Order: sequence, then C-alpha cells, then structure tokens
Amino acid sequence: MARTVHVAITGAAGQIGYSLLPRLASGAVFGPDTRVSLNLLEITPALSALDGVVMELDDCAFPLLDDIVATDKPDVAFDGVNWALLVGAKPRSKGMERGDLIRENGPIFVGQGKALAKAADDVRVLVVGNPANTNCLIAMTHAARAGVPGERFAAMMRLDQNRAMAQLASKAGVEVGAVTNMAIWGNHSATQYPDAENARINQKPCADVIGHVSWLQKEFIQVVQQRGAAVIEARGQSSAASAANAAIDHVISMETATTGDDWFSAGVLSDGSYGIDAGLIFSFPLRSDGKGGRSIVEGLELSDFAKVKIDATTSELKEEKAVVADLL
Ligand code: NAX
Repeated sequence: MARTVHVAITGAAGQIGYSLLPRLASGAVFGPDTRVSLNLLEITPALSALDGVVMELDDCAFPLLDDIVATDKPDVAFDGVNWALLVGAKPRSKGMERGDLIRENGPIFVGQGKALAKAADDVRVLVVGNPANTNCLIAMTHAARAGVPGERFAAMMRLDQNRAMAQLASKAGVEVGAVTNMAIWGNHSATQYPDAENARINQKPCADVIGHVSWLQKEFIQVVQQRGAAVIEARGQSSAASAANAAIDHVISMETATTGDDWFSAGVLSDGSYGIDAGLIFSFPLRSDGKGGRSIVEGLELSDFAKVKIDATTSELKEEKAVVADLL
C-alpha cells in the first residue's frame, strides 16, 4: 500500500493556500507513490470560502488525494500530521507598523504551537505567515513545551533564495539552474542578507562570473530585499504563487538529501553558529539528510561587508523577539 502523508495547512482559504493546495494534492511534492491527506485550518468567518476551495479540490479529481478535513480548530487540524505549513496570518494593513503586525499575529502562533502537540511524532513545521521568523520562534517555544523538538521548525526563506537566484541568473545570462549555494542570512524582511559572495554560477564564484562587485553589493541586495514590496506595487497583492512555490521547494528540500556541496536556506533555531545569538530563528545555509534531519553548513567565509549586513539583520531579530517576550 502507498504511504499517506498527512499535511496541515493553515490559512487555507487565503491566496497562498489557493496556489499551494493543488500542487500538494497532485503529487508534485511527495511524489507519485505517496497519497496525500489534507487538514485545512481557517478562522471561523473564512470556513465558507474554505468550503469552496474544498469543492475545487474535489473537482480536480486528484488520484493521490485522500481525505480532506476543513476545520477552525487547531487541535483537529494538527491531529496526526507529518507536515504543518503555517501560512495563516493577518497581512499588514495600510499604515500598520511592523511591530503592530508582530503583536497582531504573535498570539495565533501561541495557540497553534500548543496544538502541534497533537501532530505525529515525525512532524516538520514550516512557518510562512509574517513576521515568519518571530512567529516561528513563538510556535516553536510553545510546541517545545509540549515535547516537539525545536529542530522540527523552520521559517520560510526559500522565496528570498529563489528571488536571489533568479536575479543572479538574469544578470549572468544563464539558466537559473546554474546558480547554486545561495545563502540568505537573517530575517525574512528588508534586512535579510542575500549572500552573493558564497553563491556560485556553474560552480564558479558568482563575482568571477558577473564581475560587477558594486552591483552585487548594492542593487542585487536591494532588489532581493525589496522584491516583496515591488510585487505588491505591481500586482496590488502580495506574492502568492511564488510564495506557494517556495513552500513546496522547502518541503522537497527537507524530504530529499541535499546533493553535491549545495545548500538551501531557511530560518532555523540558531545554535550559536557564525556567532549568531542562540535562540533566534535565523536564516542559515542548510543541508538535509532527506530523513527529516538538517544541519547548518559550517565554515563559510564571511567578509567584513557580510558581517555588517548580518549584524543588522540579527539586531532586527533581537528587537522582534523583545516585542513578543510576553508570548514566549
Ligand atoms: P491571505 O490574507 O490571502 O490569507 C491568509 C489566510 O489566513 C486568510 O484566509 C485568513 O482567514 C487566514 N487566517 C488568519 N488568521 C488565521 C488563524 N488564526 N488560523 C488560521 N487561518 C488564519 O494571505 P496570503 O497572501 O495567503 O499570505 C499569508 C501569510 O504569508 C501572510 O502573513 C503573508 O505576509 C505571508 N507571506 C510570507 C512569505 C514568506 O516568504 N515567508 C511570502 C509571502 C507572504 O507575504
């Protein structure tokens, strides 16, 4: 009998959910030999919209899709799941400061962290809802008290990684697959540091191929940091298809052993690597063993330029942590 993977998705009636669910259910993530069962969590007022999403999933007639549970109860949504994709959160409204958003969304992740105690023993969690790193810290803290190890949690940085790879490929005039070793350091915010110094293009140092250091140190970093805002400006809504795609890439990277000497980026609990304060959810370059385990890639060179950038994003994460101290 085929294996069944149980996946919870929060905020399932939202725009990222709409792009994410069909790809999870189609077999594009866990492969053609794995059945998928979906537990969809929404707030009560969005349950009717969620019914419509469930109807559409039914109408796709995905052969690999087992049952679908639609609920407004975290305990039900997380019951027995192997993966929990925590997408649901309020987006920032006009005029809202980042600190206000943290205070609005933080409490969601207290309750969901506690409810993750109901998940399967092998659960892996990806936090997408913003501010993703700090929300991840909150959920991880409460889940850890219920016995779920902190290493199971990650905040999504894959969209930033993919954006950075696309920019480098375009500048170098190569296929995006030629770009590897793309580390994003720090927070999923405008302080993140996309690291062109350690990135490679066709296995060569990226700077040797692009040969335009001032572009790599200025425009490249700014474009990646501001890409989310640029999409909102152009589309009138925040990134959704690319965000769903990034969530899928993250899950696949965790489910597959990392090959060669490549890596991928995600926000994980700092153990003090690279001098980053232990206890922050910080984006590092990672390798996966394909069995749910992952490790931080150690020993990368960081220039003085990189260290200044990394200090700035670390400071922001420390400030965010202080803002939610009472939720931890
Ligand atoms: P939408 O507003 O379209 O959908 C969010 C959904 O979450 C809504 O249906 C809402 O009812 C639901 N929700 C709110 N509170 C909930 C709760 N307590 N439990 C369950 N569901 C709840 O937003 P969408 O565009 O889908 O974005 C979702 C989140 O992803 C936002 O916080 C957004 O800022 C964040 N993003 C994170 C990215 C990343 O790279 N980490 C990139 C994309 C995106 O901006």
